[in-house]
Amino acid sequence: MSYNTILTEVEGKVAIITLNRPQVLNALNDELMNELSSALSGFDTDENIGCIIITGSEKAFAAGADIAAMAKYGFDDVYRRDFISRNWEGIRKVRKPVIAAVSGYALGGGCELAMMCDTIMAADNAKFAQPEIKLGIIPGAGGTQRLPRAISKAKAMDLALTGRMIDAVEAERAGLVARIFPHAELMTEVKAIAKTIADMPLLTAMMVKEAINTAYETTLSEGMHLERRLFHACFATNDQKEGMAAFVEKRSAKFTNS
Ligand code: CO8
Repeated sequence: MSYNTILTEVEGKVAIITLNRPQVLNALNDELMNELSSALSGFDTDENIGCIIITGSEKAFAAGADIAAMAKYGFDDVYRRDFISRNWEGIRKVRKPVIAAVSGYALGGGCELAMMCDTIMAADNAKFAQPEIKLGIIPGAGGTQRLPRAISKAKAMDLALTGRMIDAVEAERAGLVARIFPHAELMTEVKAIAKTIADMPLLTAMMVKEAINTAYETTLSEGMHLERRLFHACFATNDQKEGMAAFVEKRSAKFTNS
């Protein structure tokens, strides 16, 4: 499948989606978001894929929603066609692990897109911000909801009210970013992490993702209940039998994703 605004490639069991509108620092327009949704859902249903990476260029993961496109919109345009929820919500429906590999700018919708992924790995030149307030709008793709859950209310207010940029070190210290790598090594390192994940038993990885994401959607007791049921369900898989037998027999496990 060929796209206009993204590039896709597969290395082993890892799929890599590269946002590709370099002339506008990967600003997120409708076409890009539709293509991203389509590529994600294709890889999600591809049984040969175990982990997906979303990345951008060295200069920009994504500098936000396309301001030139938005500048023309009025309330009627955005409300009537439910601007953004249509082609953004599909991203959260992906059931396999998705890693954001962020180099350069992840601003506004770019930061929100990274937060929709399951974890964020950053290059040392990464910069994150929710600068929407400077344009007279508020974050519209989860920034006011996911940021306080990721980095605390105080820090989320600081970022969304001032629009200031934070670097990779501050983002990692705040908990937004899992790990930082030198920018020249980002993709090598993230591909290695993705391979590690893709080599894990897939059903179990999907259950880990479902359980952790549920922690953001529900009460502690309901989340604990789901975790226990998914934990019990692991014992119905061949990979639980294989993983434990391999440990007892002191050999490497051969998972079959079943
Ligand atoms: N939208 C459209 N074009 C952009 C965007 C953008 N977000 N960001 C950069 N560009 C374009 C520039 O206009 C410029 O184009 P041209 O060469 O034709 O003039 C080109 O990309 C290169 O940019 P700069 O020359 O500005 O590059 P600099 O290195 O000088 O600066 C910055 C880089 C600091 C990233 C600067 O470009 C900038 O501040 N960009 C805007 C950042 C921003 O405000 N982002 C938030 C946008 S609002 C948003 O995301 C709301 C999300 C709502 C939900 C999601 C809906 C899809």
